[in-house]
Amino acid sequence: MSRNELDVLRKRIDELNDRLLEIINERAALVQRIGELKKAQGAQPYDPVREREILNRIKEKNNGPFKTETLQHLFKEILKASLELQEDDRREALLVSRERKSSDTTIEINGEKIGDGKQRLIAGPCAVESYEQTRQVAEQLKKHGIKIMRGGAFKPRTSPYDFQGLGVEGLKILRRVADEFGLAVVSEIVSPADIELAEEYVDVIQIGARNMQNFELLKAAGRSSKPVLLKRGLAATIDEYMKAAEYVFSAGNENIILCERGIRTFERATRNTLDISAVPVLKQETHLPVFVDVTHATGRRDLLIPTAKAAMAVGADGVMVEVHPDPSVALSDSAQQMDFDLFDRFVSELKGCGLHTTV
Ligand SMILES: [Mn+2]
Repeated sequence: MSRNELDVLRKRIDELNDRLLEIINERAALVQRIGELKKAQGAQPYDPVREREILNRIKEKNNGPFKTETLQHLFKEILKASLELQEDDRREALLVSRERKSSDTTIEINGEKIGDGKQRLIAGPCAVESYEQTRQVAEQLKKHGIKIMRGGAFKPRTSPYDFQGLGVEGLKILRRVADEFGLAVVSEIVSPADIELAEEYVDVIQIGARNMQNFELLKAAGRSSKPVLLKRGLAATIDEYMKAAEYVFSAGNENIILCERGIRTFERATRNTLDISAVPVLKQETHLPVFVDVTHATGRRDLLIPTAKAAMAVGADGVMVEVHPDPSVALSDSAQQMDFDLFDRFVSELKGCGLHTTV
């Protein structure tokens, strides 16, 4: 083969590559158009029957020199890339995403605008245990100018033998105390049937980590008029977390606060591993306010101040923390709740980092 002939053949290869490139992209544009039509019809992007037809057609038409299996493999890669193209288009369409709404969502709670750039604290006992215990905590919040109190009435516990919470009685205590001290309350609801009941007593419905993918609960909360604080699941990816928020948003409730609370890893020094980078990722990817629950992320009282500072440094809209009049006898999470002395120090250190309070 002469040097000249090789050059000629290579030139033809280049031309064929150019045509292949053009054809593949022309095909991709058609795939996108089909994706739009399917979306309008509510159909799924992936259709296994159609994919089988395409592969069979390759078998019928193939005259070599490539083996049919080789060609089918190549086409499968094209099909896979095409599907990803359609799914990318769908991802862009998430209502909770920045692409859909570039400005920050703010949520009005008790005269405060969560997500307005000021960094706030939500604090309170792990569980409501009694009127007196809840009242003592509320007094501390009032003293520090904190407007939102947390407190569990329905407690989804790892063991069925652990304290399960006071239920509706707990919600009633929370409401009574909140009204006495001018606070808003956040409390977890675990059953879709209780959402309506909760509206009577709470200002913000919390959906806990273990229920992040309880889709019926998410839909019920989505139909509620109360804002929702949605915690990240203990083994949920950010993509799964955003889709959980999408369940609430697409059902009609746009007032969602996200809350990173640590994820499960191999590490045992802390109860969970605080995924601090999730905060800026969620701030970039969504328009929703993002909080960090440092109590459950660490499970360690001695790490609450440094991790809360870290949360504020990476741009969280607020921090959530547990405080109890006498943590050593608390009915739940006794190892990680703060007593009032530590809480005083916690608040004053965070104020030094820009925490917003009303006093
Ligand atoms: Mn707790």
